Amino acid sequence: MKGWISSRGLQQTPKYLPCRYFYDDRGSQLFEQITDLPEYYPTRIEQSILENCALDIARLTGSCELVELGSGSSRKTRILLEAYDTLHNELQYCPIDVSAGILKTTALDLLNSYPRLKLCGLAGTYEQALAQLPPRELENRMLIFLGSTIGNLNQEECDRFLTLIQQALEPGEFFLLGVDLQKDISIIEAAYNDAQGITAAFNLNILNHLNWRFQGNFDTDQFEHWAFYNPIKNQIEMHLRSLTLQTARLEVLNFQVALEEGETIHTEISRKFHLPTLMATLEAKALKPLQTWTDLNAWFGLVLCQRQCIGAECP
Ligand code: SAH
Ligand code: AVI
Repeated sequence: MKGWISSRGLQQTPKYLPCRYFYDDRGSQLFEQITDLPEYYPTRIEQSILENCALDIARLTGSCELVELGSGSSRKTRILLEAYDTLHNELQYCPIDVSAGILKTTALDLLNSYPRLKLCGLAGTYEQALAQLPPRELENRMLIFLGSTIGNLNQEECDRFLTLIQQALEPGEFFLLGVDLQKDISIIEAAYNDAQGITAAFNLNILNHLNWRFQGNFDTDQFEHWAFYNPIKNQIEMHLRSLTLQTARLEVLNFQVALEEGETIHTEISRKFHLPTLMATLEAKALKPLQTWTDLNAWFGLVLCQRQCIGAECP
């Protein structure tokens, strides 16, 4: 990854960092801990939805290779693999993640669990990986994006991302998307301000990652976690707030950043979606929603889309 990408946000007002920098080995571990927190409902609910609908998904797509963006520990994907295993003979899975450590560990675990699995992991960003997907060998392909990670993209990034998905799929192929839905603000805010402070450690760890990657000297004790719901944008915003007037250097980038006491670095947004609006957005990208599943409270949604033909692609 190029250095200027990370220093650019630190030169803006207000300062920001790309949220993919959360995910070094420690960040991936902390995220896994977050998914087990009592306050962090999205993983548990998405898992329960998948348990109910994985066989339906496998029946709807038929034999299909699974390509997952931001796969992390692939914990929930195992539910899909089990369903395909139950219904079909061939099991093909391509996990993609910017965090190479968790990608490798997960790939080895999966190969142990499913002896018939053909696996091809790609370490890199969504853009890098989608540009170099190996040609498919099975009758169909499904791109998977779980965990509401799409909510970490702002509207413009999301629009570009969905265009990439459209371009990576052939007509008839599938896209499975997990999204966190709008709900009572207190429930959402609690999920990003857990009592054990794991989300705070995850947020602060972005600075440790920069220190490691760019020989930096950020002192995490001089920052605090700050997360709140922005009701206008329907998103959680996570920031790091400087507790003092300070400077930090990133040696490899030959870059120094100064922060006032109270100044913030914006580290993440996590958008919460209105399902009908999202479905219209998907449809406008030639990703036609075939079926959606939610939990009883409609806190989380899973949408299975099929890529439609456009223009000259159509018979
Ligand atoms: N899909 C899993 C993990 C979600 S955490 C789940 O639902 O629980 C988000 C994952 O996306 C992390 O593993 C992180 O390393 C990866 N990630 C974040 N930004 C990325 C990017 N720009 N390109 C590729 N992977 C990314
Ligand atoms: C990966 N992503 C969808 C998580 C989220 O909820 O936005 C990351 C996270 N940030 C704080 N807690 C979890």
